[in-house]
Amino acid sequence: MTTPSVPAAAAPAIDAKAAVGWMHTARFLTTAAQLHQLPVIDVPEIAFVGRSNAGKSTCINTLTQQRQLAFASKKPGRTQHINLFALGRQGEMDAVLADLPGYGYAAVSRSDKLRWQRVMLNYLVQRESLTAIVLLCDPRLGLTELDEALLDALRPRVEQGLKFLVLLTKADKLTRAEQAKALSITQLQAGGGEVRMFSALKRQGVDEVAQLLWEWSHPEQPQQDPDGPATPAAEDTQEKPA
Ligand SMILES: Nc1nc2c(ncn2[C@@H]2O[C@H](COP(=O)(O)OP(=O)(O)OP(=O)(O)O)[C@@H](O)[C@H]2O)c(=O)[nH]1
Ligand SMILES: [Mg+2]
Repeated sequence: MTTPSVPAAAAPAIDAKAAVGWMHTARFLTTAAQLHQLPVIDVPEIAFVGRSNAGKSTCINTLTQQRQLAFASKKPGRTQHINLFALGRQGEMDAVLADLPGYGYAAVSRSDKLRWQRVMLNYLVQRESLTAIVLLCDPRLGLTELDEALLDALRPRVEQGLKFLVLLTKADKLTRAEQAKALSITQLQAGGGEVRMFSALKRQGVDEVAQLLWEWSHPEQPQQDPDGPATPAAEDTQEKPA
């Protein structure tokens, strides 16, 4: 007789194709250098954070299948503002992605570093619409002191329900064995957050991340009908003004 020792993972609430289609609706919303310049929004906001050059902007472009939605570059420090992107079908906004400047870039002056640290800390601690964080990390570096400091700063919000995913980027640079090792080490460090591998180059992890972000943005929605998550019928369940 076989008794499974590990419970089966819950089936995703949305199929991969519908989740990826939802990500593809992303469009530029606004850009801001400071927290108070950001619009107040009433839908879940998911921030992409991490060291400079970790691959945040590239990840957003890959997930949304848009080549230049977020500015990506070989040169670290490319993203210098908080850039918001709206998600949602038929012009309706049901979630927002935030691309943040990276930290840990050595060539930035000390005063710029301090200024940005303050902006980011304020954003992470105070932004009301923030419901989830995707912390991008190059697995060849692992979670660094700065990443740990960010996770520490977020701890009180995580205890209040903020979700977080550590995304190990550039998986194409690692062998399968190295990927497995990086995943298990990071899972130990991530203290309750989700951990996944991702490669923009190979499109590895795209479906899973899209599904997770959709679920996080629609916690109230029951299991989607696999035949029609993107159909008007599914969207009719949302409240609309008369
Ligand atoms: N091989 C490989 N390279 C990647 C991947 N993702 C990003 N890169 C490269 O990493 C570099 C940095 O990518 P960005 O997306 O600009 O990184 P960022 O985290 O937004 O950087 P900042 O805006 O400076 O914070 C670019 O040269 C990308 O092409 C990946 O999955 N595989
Ligand atoms: Mg960037």
